[in-house]
Amino acid sequence: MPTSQRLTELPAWRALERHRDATQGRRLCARFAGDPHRAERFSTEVAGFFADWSRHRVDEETMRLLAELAEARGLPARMAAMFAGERINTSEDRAVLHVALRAPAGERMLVDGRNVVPGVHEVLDRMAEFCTRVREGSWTGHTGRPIRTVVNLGIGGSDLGPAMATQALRAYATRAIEFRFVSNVDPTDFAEATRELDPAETLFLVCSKTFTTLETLTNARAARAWCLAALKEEAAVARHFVAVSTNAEAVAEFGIDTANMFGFWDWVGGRYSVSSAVGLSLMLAIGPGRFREFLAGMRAMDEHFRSAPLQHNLPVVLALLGVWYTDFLGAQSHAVLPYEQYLRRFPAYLQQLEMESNGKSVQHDGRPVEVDTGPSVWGEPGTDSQHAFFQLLHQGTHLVPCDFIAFARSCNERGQQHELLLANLLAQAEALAFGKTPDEVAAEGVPPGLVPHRSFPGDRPSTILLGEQLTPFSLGVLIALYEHKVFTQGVLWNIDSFDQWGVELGKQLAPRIASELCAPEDPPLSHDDSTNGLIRRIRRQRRS
Ligand code: G6Q
Repeated sequence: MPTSQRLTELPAWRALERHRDATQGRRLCARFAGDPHRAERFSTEVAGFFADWSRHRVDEETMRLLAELAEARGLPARMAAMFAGERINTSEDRAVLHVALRAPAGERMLVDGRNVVPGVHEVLDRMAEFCTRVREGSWTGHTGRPIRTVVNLGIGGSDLGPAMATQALRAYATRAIEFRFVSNVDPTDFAEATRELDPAETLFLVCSKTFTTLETLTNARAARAWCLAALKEEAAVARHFVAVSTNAEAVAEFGIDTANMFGFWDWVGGRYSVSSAVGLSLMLAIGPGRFREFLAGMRAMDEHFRSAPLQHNLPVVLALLGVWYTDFLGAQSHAVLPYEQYLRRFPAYLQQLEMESNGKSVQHDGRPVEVDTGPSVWGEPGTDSQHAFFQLLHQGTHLVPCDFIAFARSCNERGQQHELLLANLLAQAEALAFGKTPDEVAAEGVPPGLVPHRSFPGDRPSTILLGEQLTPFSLGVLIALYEHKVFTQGVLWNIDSFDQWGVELGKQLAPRIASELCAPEDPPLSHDDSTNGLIRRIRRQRRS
Protein backbone atom coordinates (compact mmCIF):
# COMPACT_ATOMS: atom_id res chain seq x y z
CA MET A 1 0.00 0.00 0.00
CA PRO A 2 1.12 3.59 -0.57
CA THR A 3 2.27 5.06 2.69
CA SER A 4 0.78 7.69 4.99
CA GLN A 5 4.04 8.16 6.93
CA ARG A 6 5.90 11.46 6.74
CA LEU A 7 9.03 11.01 4.68
CA THR A 8 11.02 13.74 6.38
CA GLU A 9 10.32 12.36 9.83
CA LEU A 10 11.67 8.90 9.10
CA PRO A 11 14.81 8.06 11.10
CA ALA A 12 16.66 7.25 7.86
CA TRP A 13 15.74 10.66 6.40
CA ARG A 14 16.92 12.46 9.53
CA ALA A 15 20.11 10.41 9.53
CA LEU A 16 20.71 11.32 5.89
CA GLU A 17 20.34 15.01 6.71
CA ARG A 18 22.89 14.71 9.50
CA HIS A 19 25.15 12.67 7.26
CA ARG A 20 24.86 15.30 4.50
CA ASP A 21 25.81 18.07 6.94
CA ALA A 22 28.74 16.10 8.29
CA THR A 23 30.16 15.16 4.88
CA GLN A 24 29.33 18.15 2.73
CA GLY A 25 32.91 19.38 2.52
CA ARG A 26 34.31 15.98 1.56
CA ARG A 27 35.59 16.24 -1.99
CA LEU A 28 35.64 13.51 -4.59
CA CYS A 29 39.42 13.58 -4.82
CA ALA A 30 39.60 13.00 -1.05
CA ARG A 31 37.05 10.22 -1.26
CA PHE A 32 39.13 8.48 -3.93
CA ALA A 33 42.40 9.12 -2.11
CA GLY A 34 40.96 7.69 1.10
CA ASP A 35 39.81 4.44 -0.44
CA PRO A 36 41.94 2.52 -2.94
CA HIS A 37 38.98 0.21 -3.63
CA ARG A 38 36.44 2.94 -4.24
CA ALA A 39 35.91 2.15 -7.94
CA GLU A 40 35.28 -1.50 -7.11
CA ARG A 41 33.09 -0.69 -4.14
CA PHE A 42 30.81 1.61 -6.13
CA SER A 43 30.34 -0.38 -9.30
CA THR A 44 28.55 -3.47 -10.46
CA GLU A 45 27.95 -5.56 -13.54
CA VAL A 46 24.43 -6.34 -14.68
CA ALA A 47 23.26 -8.00 -17.88
CA GLY A 48 26.32 -6.98 -19.87
CA PHE A 49 26.58 -3.45 -18.47
CA PHE A 50 29.29 -2.23 -16.16
CA ALA A 51 27.95 0.59 -13.99
CA ASP A 52 30.36 2.83 -12.10
CA TRP A 53 28.95 5.32 -9.60
CA SER A 54 32.22 6.00 -7.78
CA ARG A 55 32.27 9.61 -9.02
CA HIS A 56 29.35 10.53 -6.82
CA ARG A 57 29.26 12.49 -3.59
CA VAL A 58 28.51 9.39 -1.59
CA ASP A 59 30.31 6.90 0.58
CA GLU A 60 29.23 3.56 2.00
CA GLU A 61 27.30 5.22 4.80
CA THR A 62 25.35 7.34 2.30
CA MET A 63 24.35 4.30 0.28
CA ARG A 64 23.49 2.33 3.41
CA LEU A 65 21.24 5.10 4.71
CA LEU A 66 19.59 5.59 1.33
CA ALA A 67 18.88 1.86 1.12
CA GLU A 68 17.47 2.06 4.64
CA LEU A 69 15.20 4.86 3.50
CA ALA A 70 14.00 2.70 0.60
CA GLU A 71 13.29 -0.14 3.03
CA ALA A 72 11.42 2.23 5.33
CA ARG A 73 9.32 3.38 2.37
CA GLY A 74 8.40 -0.27 1.74
CA LEU A 75 10.20 -0.58 -1.60
CA PRO A 76 10.43 -4.41 -1.57
CA ALA A 77 6.69 -4.70 -0.89
CA ARG A 78 5.88 -2.11 -3.56
CA MET A 79 8.02 -3.99 -6.08
CA ALA A 80 6.24 -7.20 -5.20
CA ALA A 81 2.90 -5.41 -5.61
CA MET A 82 3.85 -4.25 -9.10
CA PHE A 83 4.98 -7.73 -10.18
CA ALA A 84 1.81 -9.20 -8.63
CA GLY A 85 -0.37 -7.01 -10.86
CA GLU A 86 -1.85 -4.98 -8.02
CA ARG A 87 -3.47 -1.66 -8.90
CA ILE A 88 -0.48 0.47 -7.95
CA ASN A 89 -1.51 3.23 -10.37
CA THR A 90 -3.94 4.49 -7.74
CA SER A 91 -5.29 7.64 -9.37
CA GLU A 92 -6.29 5.68 -12.48
CA ASP A 93 -7.05 2.50 -10.53
CA ARG A 94 -4.91 0.33 -12.82
CA ALA A 95 -2.32 -2.38 -12.55
CA VAL A 96 1.15 -1.56 -13.90
CA LEU A 97 2.49 -4.66 -15.55
CA HIS A 98 4.79 -3.74 -18.43
CA VAL A 99 7.10 -6.44 -17.01
CA ALA A 100 4.57 -9.03 -18.26
CA LEU A 101 5.28 -7.87 -21.83
CA ARG A 102 8.70 -9.50 -21.67
CA ALA A 103 7.84 -12.54 -19.57
CA PRO A 104 8.58 -15.89 -21.22
CA ALA A 105 5.60 -17.90 -22.47
CA GLY A 106 5.49 -20.29 -19.52
CA GLU A 107 5.35 -17.59 -16.84
CA ARG A 108 2.22 -16.62 -14.91
CA MET A 109 1.53 -12.96 -14.25
CA LEU A 110 -1.88 -12.08 -12.99
CA VAL A 111 -4.15 -9.09 -13.36
CA ASP A 112 -7.48 -9.50 -11.56
CA GLY A 113 -6.73 -13.20 -11.18
CA ARG A 114 -6.16 -13.78 -14.91
CA ASN A 115 -2.82 -14.83 -16.34
CA VAL A 116 -1.99 -12.16 -18.94
CA VAL A 117 1.14 -13.80 -20.38
CA PRO A 118 -0.63 -16.02 -22.97
CA GLY A 119 -2.38 -12.93 -24.39
CA VAL A 120 0.98 -11.13 -24.61
CA HIS A 121 2.47 -13.98 -26.63
CA GLU A 122 -0.58 -14.25 -28.86
CA VAL A 123 -0.12 -10.63 -29.91
CA LEU A 124 3.65 -11.07 -30.27
CA ASP A 125 3.08 -14.04 -32.57
CA ARG A 126 0.61 -12.09 -34.71
CA MET A 127 3.03 -9.17 -34.88
CA ALA A 128 5.82 -11.54 -35.91
CA GLU A 129 3.74 -13.04 -38.69
CA PHE A 130 2.70 -9.63 -39.98
CA CYS A 131 6.25 -8.24 -39.81
CA THR A 132 7.65 -11.23 -41.64
CA ARG A 133 5.13 -10.77 -44.43
CA VAL A 134 5.89 -7.07 -44.81
CA ARG A 135 9.65 -7.62 -44.64
CA GLU A 136 9.55 -10.46 -47.18
CA GLY A 137 7.29 -8.49 -49.49
CA SER A 138 4.34 -10.88 -49.36
CA TRP A 139 2.24 -8.20 -47.64
CA THR A 140 1.83 -5.77 -50.50
CA GLY A 141 0.11 -2.46 -50.99
CA HIS A 142 -3.22 -2.11 -52.77
CA THR A 143 -1.63 -2.19 -56.23
CA GLY A 144 0.52 -5.22 -55.44
CA ARG A 145 3.76 -3.31 -54.81
CA PRO A 146 5.88 -4.14 -51.75
CA ILE A 147 6.06 -1.76 -48.80
CA ARG A 148 9.10 0.53 -48.96
CA THR A 149 8.22 3.03 -46.22
CA VAL A 150 6.55 2.57 -42.86
CA VAL A 151 5.17 5.69 -41.18
CA ASN A 152 4.27 5.45 -37.51
CA LEU A 153 1.54 7.92 -36.55
CA GLY A 154 1.48 8.37 -32.78
CA ILE A 155 2.50 10.81 -30.09
CA GLY A 156 3.99 10.73 -26.59
CA GLY A 157 4.34 7.15 -25.44
CA SER A 158 3.09 5.94 -28.83
CA ASP A 159 5.94 7.72 -30.58
CA LEU A 160 8.96 8.38 -28.38
CA GLY A 161 9.71 4.75 -27.49
CA PRO A 162 9.42 3.23 -30.98
CA ALA A 163 11.09 6.26 -32.61
CA MET A 164 14.01 6.12 -30.18
CA ALA A 165 14.41 2.34 -30.39
CA THR A 166 14.11 2.17 -34.18
CA GLN A 167 16.80 4.84 -34.44
CA ALA A 168 18.92 3.12 -31.78
CA LEU A 169 18.87 -0.24 -33.56
CA ARG A 170 19.32 1.01 -37.08
CA ALA A 171 22.49 -1.06 -37.39
CA TYR A 172 20.29 -4.17 -37.11
CA ALA A 173 17.42 -2.94 -39.29
CA THR A 174 16.48 -3.83 -42.84
CA ARG A 175 17.53 -1.15 -45.28
CA ALA A 176 14.83 -2.22 -47.74
CA ILE A 177 12.20 -0.32 -45.76
CA GLU A 178 12.49 3.22 -44.50
CA PHE A 179 10.96 4.20 -41.16
CA ARG A 180 9.43 7.57 -40.40
CA PHE A 181 7.61 8.91 -37.37
CA VAL A 182 4.94 11.58 -37.47
CA SER A 183 3.76 12.83 -34.11
CA ASN A 184 3.05 16.55 -34.21
CA VAL A 185 -0.30 18.06 -35.16
CA ASP A 186 1.80 20.73 -36.88
CA PRO A 187 0.97 20.03 -40.56
CA THR A 188 4.64 20.35 -41.43
CA ASP A 189 5.45 17.09 -39.67
CA PHE A 190 3.17 15.05 -41.92
CA ALA A 191 3.99 17.09 -45.03
CA GLU A 192 7.74 16.62 -44.69
CA ALA A 193 7.49 12.95 -43.72
CA THR A 194 5.41 12.07 -46.78
CA ARG A 195 6.67 14.63 -49.30
CA GLU A 196 8.43 12.32 -51.76
CA LEU A 197 6.73 9.05 -50.80
CA ASP A 198 4.73 6.84 -53.09
CA PRO A 199 1.38 5.98 -51.44
CA ALA A 200 1.36 2.61 -53.24
CA GLU A 201 4.46 1.59 -51.28
CA THR A 202 3.67 3.24 -47.91
CA LEU A 203 2.27 1.56 -44.82
CA PHE A 204 0.85 3.63 -41.95
CA LEU A 205 0.85 2.31 -38.40
CA VAL A 206 -1.76 4.25 -36.46
CA CYS A 207 -0.43 3.84 -32.97
CA SER A 208 -2.70 5.05 -30.20
CA LYS A 209 -3.62 3.29 -27.00
CA THR A 210 -6.89 5.17 -26.67
CA PHE A 211 -7.44 5.90 -30.37
CA THR A 212 -8.89 9.24 -29.33
CA THR A 213 -5.73 11.38 -29.29
CA LEU A 214 -6.30 14.55 -31.29
CA GLU A 215 -2.85 14.71 -32.90
CA THR A 216 -2.73 11.09 -33.96
CA LEU A 217 -6.27 10.94 -35.31
CA THR A 218 -5.76 14.21 -37.18
CA ASN A 219 -2.61 12.81 -38.79
CA ALA A 220 -4.33 9.48 -39.47
CA ARG A 221 -7.13 11.29 -41.30
CA ALA A 222 -4.55 13.29 -43.26
CA ALA A 223 -2.79 10.03 -44.12
CA ARG A 224 -6.00 8.40 -45.30
CA ALA A 225 -6.83 11.38 -47.51
CA TRP A 226 -3.24 11.41 -48.88
CA CYS A 227 -3.41 7.70 -49.61
CA LEU A 228 -6.87 7.71 -51.18
CA ALA A 229 -6.09 10.74 -53.33
CA ALA A 230 -3.59 8.52 -55.13
CA LEU A 231 -5.02 5.03 -54.80
CA LYS A 232 -8.66 6.10 -55.27
CA GLU A 233 -10.41 3.04 -53.83
CA GLU A 234 -11.52 2.80 -50.19
CA ALA A 235 -10.32 -0.83 -50.20
CA ALA A 236 -6.75 0.52 -50.23
CA VAL A 237 -7.09 1.48 -46.56
CA ALA A 238 -6.96 -2.18 -45.54
CA ARG A 239 -3.57 -2.66 -47.24
CA HIS A 240 -1.98 0.61 -46.16
CA PHE A 241 -3.21 1.07 -42.57
CA VAL A 242 -2.81 -1.07 -39.51
CA ALA A 243 -3.57 -0.05 -35.95
CA VAL A 244 -1.92 -0.51 -32.58
CA SER A 245 -4.48 0.18 -29.91
CA THR A 246 -6.56 -1.02 -26.99
CA ASN A 247 -9.73 0.44 -28.53
CA ALA A 248 -11.07 -1.95 -31.19
CA GLU A 249 -14.32 -0.04 -31.60
CA ALA A 250 -12.64 3.25 -32.49
CA VAL A 251 -10.20 1.43 -34.80
CA ALA A 252 -13.12 -0.12 -36.70
CA GLU A 253 -14.92 3.22 -36.81
CA PHE A 254 -11.84 4.79 -38.40
CA GLY A 255 -12.07 2.17 -41.15
CA ILE A 256 -9.20 -0.12 -40.20
CA ASP A 257 -10.07 -3.81 -40.23
CA THR A 258 -9.60 -5.06 -36.65
CA ALA A 259 -7.92 -8.12 -38.17
CA ASN A 260 -5.09 -5.66 -38.81
CA MET A 261 -5.06 -4.32 -35.27
CA PHE A 262 -2.48 -5.28 -32.67
CA GLY A 263 -3.78 -4.89 -29.17
CA PHE A 264 -2.43 -4.19 -25.75
CA TRP A 265 -3.95 -3.55 -22.37
CA ASP A 266 -4.82 -0.83 -19.89
CA TRP A 267 -2.10 -2.13 -17.54
CA VAL A 268 0.51 -0.88 -20.03
CA GLY A 269 1.14 2.85 -19.60
CA GLY A 270 1.95 4.84 -22.76
CA ARG A 271 5.51 5.68 -21.79
CA TYR A 272 6.09 2.09 -20.66
CA SER A 273 4.71 0.59 -23.86
CA VAL A 274 7.67 0.14 -26.21
CA SER A 275 7.80 -3.58 -25.37
CA SER A 276 4.11 -3.97 -26.34
CA ALA A 277 2.59 -3.81 -29.83
CA VAL A 278 3.58 -0.13 -29.74
CA GLY A 279 6.98 -1.53 -30.73
CA LEU A 280 5.52 -2.76 -34.05
CA SER A 281 7.65 -0.33 -36.09
CA LEU A 282 10.74 -1.59 -34.25
CA MET A 283 9.83 -5.20 -34.98
CA LEU A 284 9.27 -4.33 -38.64
CA ALA A 285 12.71 -2.74 -38.69
CA ILE A 286 14.78 -5.37 -36.91
CA GLY A 287 12.62 -8.46 -37.43
CA PRO A 288 10.82 -10.68 -34.92
CA GLY A 289 13.93 -12.58 -33.77
CA ARG A 290 15.81 -9.45 -32.80
CA PHE A 291 12.69 -7.96 -31.24
CA ARG A 292 12.63 -11.00 -28.96
CA GLU A 293 16.28 -10.33 -28.08
CA PHE A 294 15.23 -6.79 -27.18
CA LEU A 295 12.53 -8.20 -24.90
CA ALA A 296 15.06 -10.64 -23.42
CA GLY A 297 17.28 -7.68 -22.48
CA MET A 298 14.40 -6.01 -20.69
CA ARG A 299 13.56 -9.27 -18.98
CA ALA A 300 17.17 -9.63 -17.76
CA MET A 301 16.91 -6.24 -16.07
CA ASP A 302 13.43 -7.04 -14.73
CA GLU A 303 14.85 -10.16 -13.09
CA HIS A 304 17.80 -8.26 -11.65
CA PHE A 305 15.48 -5.59 -10.27
CA ARG A 306 13.19 -8.18 -8.77
CA SER A 307 15.90 -10.19 -7.05
CA ALA A 308 19.07 -8.18 -6.33
CA PRO A 309 19.58 -6.78 -2.82
CA LEU A 310 18.80 -3.07 -2.72
CA GLN A 311 22.41 -1.86 -2.37
CA HIS A 312 23.49 -3.88 -5.43
CA ASN A 313 20.33 -3.34 -7.40
CA LEU A 314 21.24 -1.05 -10.26
CA PRO A 315 17.88 0.65 -10.89
CA VAL A 316 17.59 1.17 -7.14
CA VAL A 317 21.12 2.59 -6.90
CA LEU A 318 20.44 5.08 -9.71
CA ALA A 319 17.13 6.02 -8.10
CA LEU A 320 18.70 6.55 -4.68
CA LEU A 321 21.48 8.68 -6.13
CA GLY A 322 18.80 10.79 -7.80
CA VAL A 323 16.95 11.26 -4.51
CA TRP A 324 20.21 12.16 -2.77
CA TYR A 325 20.97 14.92 -5.29
CA THR A 326 17.41 16.19 -5.63
CA ASP A 327 16.42 16.24 -1.99
CA PHE A 328 19.64 16.54 -0.02
CA LEU A 329 22.03 18.39 -2.33
CA GLY A 330 19.59 20.65 -4.20
CA ALA A 331 20.13 19.50 -7.80
CA GLN A 332 17.27 20.45 -10.10
CA SER A 333 18.25 18.74 -13.28
CA HIS A 334 19.89 15.59 -14.52
CA ALA A 335 21.84 15.19 -17.75
CA VAL A 336 21.87 12.03 -19.87
CA LEU A 337 24.82 11.90 -22.23
CA PRO A 338 24.98 8.96 -24.64
CA TYR A 339 28.39 8.55 -26.28
CA GLU A 340 26.68 6.52 -28.97
CA GLN A 341 25.23 8.28 -31.96
CA TYR A 342 22.47 5.70 -32.40
CA LEU A 343 21.13 6.69 -28.96
CA ARG A 344 20.59 10.28 -29.92
CA ARG A 345 16.86 10.13 -29.17
CA PHE A 346 17.42 8.42 -25.82
CA PRO A 347 17.47 11.65 -23.77
CA ALA A 348 14.15 12.72 -25.32
CA TYR A 349 12.70 9.32 -24.53
CA LEU A 350 13.91 9.58 -20.93
CA GLN A 351 12.50 13.06 -20.63
CA GLN A 352 9.04 11.65 -20.99
CA LEU A 353 9.71 8.52 -18.97
CA GLU A 354 11.10 10.44 -16.02
CA MET A 355 9.38 13.80 -16.16
CA GLU A 356 5.87 12.58 -16.99
CA SER A 357 6.21 9.86 -14.37
CA ASN A 358 7.75 11.75 -11.48
CA GLY A 359 6.94 15.39 -12.22
CA LYS A 360 4.28 15.31 -9.49
CA SER A 361 3.53 17.41 -6.45
CA VAL A 362 0.90 15.35 -4.65
CA GLN A 363 1.20 11.97 -2.98
CA HIS A 364 -1.04 8.98 -3.63
CA ASP A 365 -3.55 10.18 -1.06
CA GLY A 366 -3.63 13.73 -2.38
CA ARG A 367 -1.43 15.31 0.30
CA PRO A 368 1.26 17.62 -1.08
CA VAL A 369 4.70 16.06 -1.37
CA GLU A 370 7.12 17.07 1.37
CA VAL A 371 10.23 17.36 -0.78
CA ASP A 372 11.22 17.99 -4.37
CA THR A 373 10.36 15.21 -6.81
CA GLY A 374 11.64 14.42 -10.32
CA PRO A 375 14.24 16.79 -11.75
CA SER A 376 14.33 18.10 -15.33
CA VAL A 377 16.05 15.57 -17.55
CA TRP A 378 17.99 16.66 -20.58
CA GLY A 379 20.91 15.74 -22.76
CA GLU A 380 22.43 15.19 -26.16
CA PRO A 381 25.02 12.77 -27.48
CA GLY A 382 28.72 13.24 -26.89
CA THR A 383 30.99 14.50 -28.28
CA ASP A 384 28.65 17.11 -29.82
CA SER A 385 27.34 18.12 -26.41
CA GLN A 386 30.89 18.85 -25.23
CA HIS A 387 30.99 21.70 -27.72
CA ALA A 388 27.58 22.96 -26.69
CA PHE A 389 26.59 22.86 -23.02
CA PHE A 390 29.42 21.11 -21.15
CA GLN A 391 30.71 24.57 -20.22
CA LEU A 392 27.82 24.82 -17.75
CA LEU A 393 28.46 21.31 -16.44
CA HIS A 394 32.12 22.12 -15.74
CA GLN A 395 32.01 25.71 -14.56
CA GLY A 396 28.37 26.74 -14.15
CA THR A 397 26.68 27.45 -10.84
CA HIS A 398 24.23 24.54 -10.99
CA LEU A 399 24.86 21.05 -9.74
CA VAL A 400 23.94 18.67 -12.58
CA PRO A 401 24.55 14.96 -12.01
CA CYS A 402 25.24 13.20 -15.32
CA ASP A 403 24.74 9.72 -16.74
CA PHE A 404 27.36 8.85 -19.34
CA ILE A 405 26.28 5.92 -21.53
CA ALA A 406 28.68 4.18 -23.89
CA PHE A 407 29.67 0.86 -25.44
CA ALA A 408 33.14 -0.64 -25.71
CA ARG A 409 32.62 -1.53 -29.37
CA SER A 410 31.03 0.53 -32.10
CA CYS A 411 28.54 -0.89 -34.60
CA ASN A 412 30.60 0.97 -37.23
CA GLU A 413 34.27 0.60 -36.33
CA ARG A 414 36.47 2.97 -38.31
CA GLY A 415 40.17 3.32 -37.52
CA GLN A 416 40.56 4.58 -33.97
CA GLN A 417 37.51 6.82 -33.99
CA HIS A 418 35.72 4.79 -31.37
CA GLU A 419 38.68 4.94 -28.99
CA LEU A 420 38.65 8.68 -29.51
CA LEU A 421 34.97 8.82 -28.61
CA LEU A 422 35.46 6.76 -25.44
CA ALA A 423 38.55 8.75 -24.48
CA ASN A 424 36.43 11.87 -24.59
CA LEU A 425 33.83 10.35 -22.31
CA LEU A 426 36.43 9.26 -19.75
CA ALA A 427 38.18 12.61 -19.94
CA GLN A 428 34.93 14.49 -19.35
CA ALA A 429 33.92 12.35 -16.38
CA GLU A 430 37.42 12.76 -14.92
CA ALA A 431 37.47 16.51 -15.45
CA LEU A 432 34.01 16.91 -13.96
CA ALA A 433 34.96 14.91 -10.89
CA PHE A 434 38.45 16.18 -10.17
CA GLY A 435 38.61 19.55 -11.91
CA LYS A 436 41.77 21.62 -11.93
CA THR A 437 42.78 23.76 -8.97
CA PRO A 438 43.92 27.39 -9.25
CA ASP A 439 47.40 26.25 -8.10
CA GLU A 440 47.62 23.75 -10.93
CA VAL A 441 46.49 26.38 -13.41
CA ALA A 442 48.98 28.96 -12.07
CA ALA A 443 51.77 26.38 -12.23
CA GLU A 444 51.16 26.15 -15.97
CA GLY A 445 52.16 29.79 -16.25
CA VAL A 446 48.66 31.14 -16.75
CA PRO A 447 48.56 34.90 -15.95
CA PRO A 448 47.00 35.52 -12.50
CA GLY A 449 44.03 37.40 -13.96
CA LEU A 450 43.05 34.36 -15.98
CA VAL A 451 43.51 31.75 -13.26
CA PRO A 452 39.91 31.92 -11.96
CA HIS A 453 38.57 31.60 -15.51
CA ARG A 454 40.69 28.57 -16.24
CA SER A 455 40.19 26.70 -12.97
CA PHE A 456 37.71 23.87 -12.68
CA PRO A 457 36.06 23.29 -9.31
CA GLY A 458 35.51 19.56 -9.88
CA ASP A 459 33.32 17.53 -7.54
CA ARG A 460 30.69 17.28 -10.29
CA PRO A 461 29.12 13.86 -10.13
CA SER A 462 28.51 11.31 -12.85
CA THR A 463 27.61 7.68 -13.42
CA ILE A 464 29.22 5.71 -16.23
CA LEU A 465 27.17 2.96 -17.86
CA LEU A 466 29.39 0.93 -20.15
CA GLY A 467 27.98 -1.87 -22.30
CA GLU A 468 29.82 -4.18 -24.67
CA GLN A 469 27.99 -3.11 -27.80
CA LEU A 470 24.66 -1.56 -28.62
CA THR A 471 22.45 -4.53 -29.55
CA PRO A 472 18.72 -5.25 -29.28
CA PHE A 473 19.48 -7.00 -25.97
CA SER A 474 21.55 -4.18 -24.50
CA LEU A 475 19.01 -1.55 -25.53
CA GLY A 476 16.35 -3.59 -23.75
CA VAL A 477 18.50 -3.72 -20.62
CA LEU A 478 19.01 0.04 -20.69
CA ILE A 479 15.34 0.92 -21.14
CA ALA A 480 14.21 -1.39 -18.34
CA LEU A 481 16.96 0.02 -16.10
CA TYR A 482 15.45 3.49 -16.33
CA GLU A 483 11.86 2.23 -16.12
CA HIS A 484 12.64 0.64 -12.77
CA LYS A 485 14.67 3.61 -11.59
CA VAL A 486 11.63 5.80 -12.16
CA PHE A 487 9.36 3.36 -10.32
CA THR A 488 11.75 3.26 -7.34
CA GLN A 489 11.86 7.03 -7.05
CA GLY A 490 8.08 7.15 -7.21
CA VAL A 491 7.94 4.77 -4.25
CA LEU A 492 10.36 6.91 -2.24
CA TRP A 493 8.35 10.05 -2.96
CA ASN A 494 5.03 8.21 -2.53
CA ILE A 495 3.72 9.54 -5.82
CA ASP A 496 1.84 7.85 -8.64
CA SER A 497 4.49 7.46 -11.35
CA PHE A 498 1.95 6.03 -13.77
CA ASP A 499 -0.62 8.77 -14.23
CA GLN A 500 -0.22 12.04 -16.15
CA TRP A 501 -3.04 14.36 -15.13
CA GLY A 502 -0.74 17.31 -15.75
CA VAL A 503 -1.19 17.03 -19.50
CA GLU A 504 -4.99 17.16 -19.30
CA LEU A 505 -5.83 20.85 -18.77
CA GLY A 506 -4.15 22.03 -21.96
CA LYS A 507 -5.90 19.23 -23.87
CA GLN A 508 -9.28 20.39 -22.55
CA LEU A 509 -8.69 24.04 -23.42
CA ALA A 510 -7.31 23.54 -26.93
CA PRO A 511 -10.51 22.39 -28.73
CA ARG A 512 -12.44 25.46 -27.56
CA ILE A 513 -9.68 27.79 -28.72
CA ALA A 514 -9.45 25.85 -32.01
CA SER A 515 -13.14 26.48 -32.68
CA GLU A 516 -12.63 30.17 -31.86
CA LEU A 517 -9.71 30.37 -34.30
CA CYS A 518 -11.73 28.61 -37.02
CA ALA A 519 -15.11 30.38 -36.53
CA PRO A 520 -16.28 32.18 -39.70
CA GLU A 521 -17.34 35.32 -37.75
CA ASP A 522 -15.42 36.90 -34.86
CA PRO A 523 -16.64 34.91 -31.84
CA PRO A 524 -17.26 36.38 -28.39
CA LEU A 525 -14.15 35.64 -26.30
CA SER A 526 -14.01 35.14 -22.57
CA HIS A 527 -10.38 34.16 -21.88
CA ASP A 528 -7.89 36.37 -20.13
CA ASP A 529 -6.95 39.59 -21.89
CA SER A 530 -3.73 38.19 -23.34
CA THR A 531 -5.29 35.01 -24.78
CA ASN A 532 -8.20 37.01 -26.25
CA GLY A 533 -5.75 39.41 -27.89
CA LEU A 534 -3.67 36.62 -29.39
CA ILE A 535 -6.75 34.84 -30.76
CA ARG A 536 -7.86 38.07 -32.46
CA ARG A 537 -4.37 38.67 -33.85
CA ILE A 538 -4.04 35.15 -35.27
CA ARG A 539 -7.51 35.39 -36.85
CA ARG A 540 -6.58 38.73 -38.45
CA GLN A 541 -3.21 37.46 -39.70
CA ARG A 542 -4.64 34.28 -41.14
CA ARG A 543 -7.37 36.16 -43.00
CA SER A 544 -5.13 38.82 -44.48
C1 G6Q B 1 2.25 8.35 -21.71
C2 G6Q B 1 1.12 9.22 -21.87
C3 G6Q B 1 1.01 9.89 -23.22
C4 G6Q B 1 0.36 9.03 -24.29
C5 G6Q B 1 0.01 9.91 -25.49
C6 G6Q B 1 -0.59 9.13 -26.61
O1 G6Q B 1 2.44 7.67 -20.74
O2 G6Q B 1 -0.02 8.57 -21.50
O3 G6Q B 1 2.25 10.35 -23.70
O4 G6Q B 1 1.19 7.98 -24.66
O5 G6Q B 1 -0.85 10.93 -25.09
O6 G6Q B 1 -1.75 8.49 -26.19
P1 G6Q B 1 -2.45 7.42 -27.10
O7 G6Q B 1 -1.50 6.27 -27.27
O8 G6Q B 1 -3.70 7.03 -26.38
O9 G6Q B 1 -2.73 8.08 -28.42
